[in-house]
Amino acid sequence: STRFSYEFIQTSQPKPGVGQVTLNRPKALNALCTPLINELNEALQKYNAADDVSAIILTGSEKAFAAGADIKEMAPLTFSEAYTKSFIESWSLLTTQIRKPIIAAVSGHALGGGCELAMMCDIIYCTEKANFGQPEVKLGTIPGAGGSQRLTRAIGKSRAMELILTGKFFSGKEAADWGMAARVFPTYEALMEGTIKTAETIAGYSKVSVMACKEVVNKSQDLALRDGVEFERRVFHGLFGSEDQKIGMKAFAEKTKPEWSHQ
Ligand code: CO8
Repeated sequence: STRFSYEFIQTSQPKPGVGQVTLNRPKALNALCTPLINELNEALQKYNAADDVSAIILTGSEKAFAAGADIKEMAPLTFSEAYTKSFIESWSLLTTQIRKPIIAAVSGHALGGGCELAMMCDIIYCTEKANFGQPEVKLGTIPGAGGSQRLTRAIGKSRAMELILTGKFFSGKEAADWGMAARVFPTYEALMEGTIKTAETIAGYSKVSVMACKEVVNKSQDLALRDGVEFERRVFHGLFGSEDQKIGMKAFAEKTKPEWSHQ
């Protein structure tokens, strides 16, 4: 269902139900040029629509998840061009249109837009030596793809402020210690193995409940607590209308393995 002729990414299905996008622009350390983002968006939309994909992995190489937005592409941009063409807005498709969970597997550099791309994903896994940072201040600019908002929510204001104002890098181990990454792995191989395992676990559950889990957790980032809890309850109520809720609870009572409806 996915095309094989991408220039800056690769797609694969490492396990049944798991779709993987691998950023593949090695000469520029996966710098996120516009054509790369367009390909990424296309691949993610295909996985979002594919019946045989329930969980998505987004990764780069051992050396670089992504070293940022493409500085060479951005350098000559004028305010008018950026404003009228809504530069960077298309990046957020990942957060607005992709309803299946995305795990970022981060090894090597995840800087600027690369760090922001990882934070747009639903779960971050990384290696101990992964190299995160928001160094935009060094280029005379600021994070532009959500970094100032998502990093602050992920690790707190004081730490985020320090990192964004100094541009200093932080390690995968620190990202995990601070709660930004869910898990940290000693090697690249262990990272990929662990990521695929988690994606496979998620893909083994009911698709409707997995998508609803993602939706309600993400609402917690946008809504006040009372509204968020109410939203969650409505979705929870709605799931009593799904076939999989009946299948899952019946299987529990009968001590059998649920066979999901795949709807
Ligand atoms: N953009 C364009 N090209 C890049 C980028 C980048 N972000 N990062 C690396 N490259 C290129 C280098 O220019 C180099 O190309 P060439 O061989 O043609 O000179 C090649 O990749 C390899 O890089 P290095 O030789 O520098 O490799 P090192 O191992 O010496 O260093 C570093 C690795 C530390 C990652 C270094 O490359 C670096 O500092 N890169 C820039 C990191 C950075 O500042 N990122 C933030 C960019 S700004 C940003 O993301 C703003 C986001 C705003 C919102 C979204 C906007 C689209």
